[in-house]
Amino acid sequence: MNSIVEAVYYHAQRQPERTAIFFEDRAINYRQLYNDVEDFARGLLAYGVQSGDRVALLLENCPAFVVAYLGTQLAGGIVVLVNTQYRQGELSHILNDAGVQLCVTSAAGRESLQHLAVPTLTTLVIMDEAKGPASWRTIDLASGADVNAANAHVQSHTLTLPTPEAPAVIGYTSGTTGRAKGALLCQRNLTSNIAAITTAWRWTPGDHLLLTLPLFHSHGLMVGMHGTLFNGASVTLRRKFVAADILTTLHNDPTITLFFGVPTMYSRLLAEARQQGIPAHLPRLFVSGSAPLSAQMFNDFEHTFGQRILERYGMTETIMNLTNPYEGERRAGTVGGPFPGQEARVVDTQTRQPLPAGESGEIEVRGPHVFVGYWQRPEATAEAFDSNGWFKTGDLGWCSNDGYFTINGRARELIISGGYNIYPREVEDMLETHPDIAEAAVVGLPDSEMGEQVVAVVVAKAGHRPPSATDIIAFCREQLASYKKPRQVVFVDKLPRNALGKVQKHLITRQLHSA
Ligand code: MLC
Ligand code: AMP
Repeated sequence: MNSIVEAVYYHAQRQPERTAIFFEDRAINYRQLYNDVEDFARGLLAYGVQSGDRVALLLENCPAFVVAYLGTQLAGGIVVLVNTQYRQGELSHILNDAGVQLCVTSAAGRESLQHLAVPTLTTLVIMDEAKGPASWRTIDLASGADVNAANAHVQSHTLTLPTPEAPAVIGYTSGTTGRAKGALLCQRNLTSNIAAITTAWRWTPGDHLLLTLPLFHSHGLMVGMHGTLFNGASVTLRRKFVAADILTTLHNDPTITLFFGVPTMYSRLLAEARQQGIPAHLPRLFVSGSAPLSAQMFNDFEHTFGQRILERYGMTETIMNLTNPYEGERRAGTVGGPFPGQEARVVDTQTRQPLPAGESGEIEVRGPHVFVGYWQRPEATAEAFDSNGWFKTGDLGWCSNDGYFTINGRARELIISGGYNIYPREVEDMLETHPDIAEAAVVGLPDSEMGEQVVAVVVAKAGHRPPSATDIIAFCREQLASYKKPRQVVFVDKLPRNALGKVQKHLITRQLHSA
């Protein structure tokens, strides 16, 4: 299979009646899904989308997301994934950086795009969810013309399935600079990784996944949705995660065999199960990732649900890297070993030489799943790889004698809250634009529900009325995706700096811990 869309084409021929996606009161079978994808692709070609054009998706979880995602790739476009919580600054950066020509969104998304200056963006496609995934209208931004009946004149375009090397999708992720970089993945990256996941987790056409993760990140899309479509299996897709709904759904639907989540979801499922009880039916496999799953949570879950969660480790640039075994020991606090056909090792952060088992360093990975490079950033791409093609993940850890990796830190500054990544520098830069703030440092502190929480340490401007913590949090919430806002604000007279003037975050973190 050379692409995910080819997998859908294949299953539409072999098992057209099989349901691909259950969503609210709809069941979309493989025939319908592939027809909708073709219609959408022809629509894009009719509006002038050319091979390699970037098409952003700004959509919540719904079947239209899947149709637009696959349809864009079938038309030769590159999908740009966008978190729907992003505010103007984040949207503007991503759409401009990727040079997006067309954005597929909803009526709500249209409003957030209204005031953005994106010179390359010519067209908006507004999906009409009420009428089903194949219904949309197109707005030409130059003329303001609203073009209806999109499907009427598009039958003439011939469609070609993507090749393995075809650029498929760009996911935005950040480094220490605070500005997100686009990680470009080609079809081969997507298919090789999902084939490896399929083997490792024994995914079969008979599987049925309950999916509540957002589709705009790799966990929901490139593991959950790709795995389903690649295997000709089924997914029940939810708009969002609600713990009570998950337990009720599992209780009522014995066909569900898989559930994937971030640790925060498992913590909420446990709390809910204490109220509601354990569902009568449980999936054969619970998977956790995107953030560390504590050994305590692993054990509590096993105690309550009678199942050992399978923890795995991935990232936007590589999709899935390491996994605990399906059949062997799922070891708490570890992320297991490489997926089939992929490699991983631990190197010394200074010498970059491989380290023996038991010694901590940076985790590097290599294989067909590793991305093509950062979008239009050859220097950042070159820096991310060594001369033998090993990708430097920026995650620190060690490997046991028997091949289990443990992640124990990060080489880059990063806070992971509820599975979402937050770059302290981005929040600091935003805080420093506040008229009453002289400088700010942002750190992550442990949080029982979210894993980590964002804490801002702030120095008020001399002679200004110091702003309140509530003002500061509201200010960040207006300017940035709301999950990036500080949960706590601590006021100080000055930030601790070393002789070179660099803020000493470890001292701040230590002080906050002991406070
Ligand atoms: C929501 N909020 C968060 C938050 N999620 N705050 C901090 N951290 C988070 N993760 C805030 C919102 O901004 C909002 O604030 C308030 O909580 C309620 O919003 P909500 O949307 O109702 O929240 P909820 O549905 O409870 O979300 C919790 C969650 C969600 C755990 C379900 O965060 C989630 O879906 N996380 C998964 C993220 C994910 O898919 N990561 C994978 C990345 S890929 P306010 O102020 O507006 O009220 C990757 C690679 C890999 O990492 O290995 O998988
Ligand atoms: P992203 O770049 O948004 O895809 O986030 C990827 C990052 O999430 C990785 O680099 C890790 O730091 C973190 N991550 C993913 N899975 C795990 C895990 N199981 N345990 C610890 N950290 C994880």
